[in-house]
Amino acid sequence: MTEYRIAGEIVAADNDKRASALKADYEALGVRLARDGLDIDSVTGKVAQFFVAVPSWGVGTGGTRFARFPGSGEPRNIFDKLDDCAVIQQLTRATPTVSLHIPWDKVDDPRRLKAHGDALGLGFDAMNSNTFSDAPGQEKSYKFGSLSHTDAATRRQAIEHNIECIEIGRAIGSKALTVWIGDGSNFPGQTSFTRSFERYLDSMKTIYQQLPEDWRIFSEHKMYEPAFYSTVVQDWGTNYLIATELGEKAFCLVDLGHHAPNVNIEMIVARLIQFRKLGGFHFNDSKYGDDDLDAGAIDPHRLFLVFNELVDAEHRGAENFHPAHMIDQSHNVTDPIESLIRSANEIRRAYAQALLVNHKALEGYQEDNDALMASETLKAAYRTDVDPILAMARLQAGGAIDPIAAYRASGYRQNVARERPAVAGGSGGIV
Ligand SMILES: [Mn+2]
Repeated sequence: MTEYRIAGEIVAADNDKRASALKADYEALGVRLARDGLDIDSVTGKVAQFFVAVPSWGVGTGGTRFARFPGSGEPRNIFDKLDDCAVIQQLTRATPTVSLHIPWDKVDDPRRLKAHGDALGLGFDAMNSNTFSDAPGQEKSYKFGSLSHTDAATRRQAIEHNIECIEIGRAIGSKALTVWIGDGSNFPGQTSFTRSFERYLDSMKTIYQQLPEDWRIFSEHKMYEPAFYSTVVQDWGTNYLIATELGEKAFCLVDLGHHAPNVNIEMIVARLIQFRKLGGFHFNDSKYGDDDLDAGAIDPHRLFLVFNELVDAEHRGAENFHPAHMIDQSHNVTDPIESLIRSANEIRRAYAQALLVNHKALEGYQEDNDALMASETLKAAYRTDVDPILAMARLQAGGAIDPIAAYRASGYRQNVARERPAVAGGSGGIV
């Protein structure tokens, strides 16, 4: 029996207020989609089966390198974080798993994490290692790198940390490890591009050998920051080389914020699918760089175009195509729970819109070089307001028609603020 952190009656009362309007809107949209030969209930059924993992670090208030402004009732530890993640799942029914960050979420016995997750009805998605900052008491510093460090003992420490993440993950039912490193350089000449990448590959091969049979390892590229001149894993090309060098359990993870502005990310996604190396996503949005804003907040059209490639791959039955979906955001000025609720919904929105694309017509226009109608075919799907589908998927799964309204009505944040004294630090941050 799942323990809910928000009383079921509160959600039911809010749903009652909105149920008749939703029914009318859903029927009207159903009639409209039927004219195009689409069955709304089958679209809703697919949306209801689409899930995205919430990052444990996302429920704490984030910050910038300038300042962090703590919110009220911030989670004090991983158990509080799991409680907050459970609220997001209770209301959206789109986020049944949590992605942990070690050492931030480390506890004495990982079975306690599993037990708390089980009680809340939450599972665990990919594990995230951290060799981009120094943990308290750590022997070797990562100031000048980790897996690619010039010093063998520092590399060994970083490798062992990743192996420990795998061990914790095994204890809680995770099946993947995501590796993102901050290694790189700030000045031309500071490091050798070639030798640092050789060292990185050697380290990753050692980690890969420790990967359980049914696990996958994801490498995550990022073009800049914290290193500003060069990073060791800077782009999808390097990432593809890594996944290829390591073997069949290695895949590329695409964090939407880790590219130069205006890069055609949906095309990168298509390439990685085509060559069977797309591992998954860190969803977020950005205006200028790795802003880590709420998914779909700045450029929902790009999110749609990414999902168009994913749905296209599903249609074609693309080989080795099992992308992991995770959110990776930093919430500096909003209640993190509200931002994550909204993001989960926006990610599902992009998926639902992509499901409406008429692939047969699109292919025909592409073959005929009818650029305008090909473009219109995508836009017709993107212009469709799929809100009633998203709300119905939540309602039918036991969630909230309007999850942010239900969350606010519950007073959850005020309640936890009384139990959780304000902390100055906290481990919310930018990843
Ligand atoms: Mn990321």
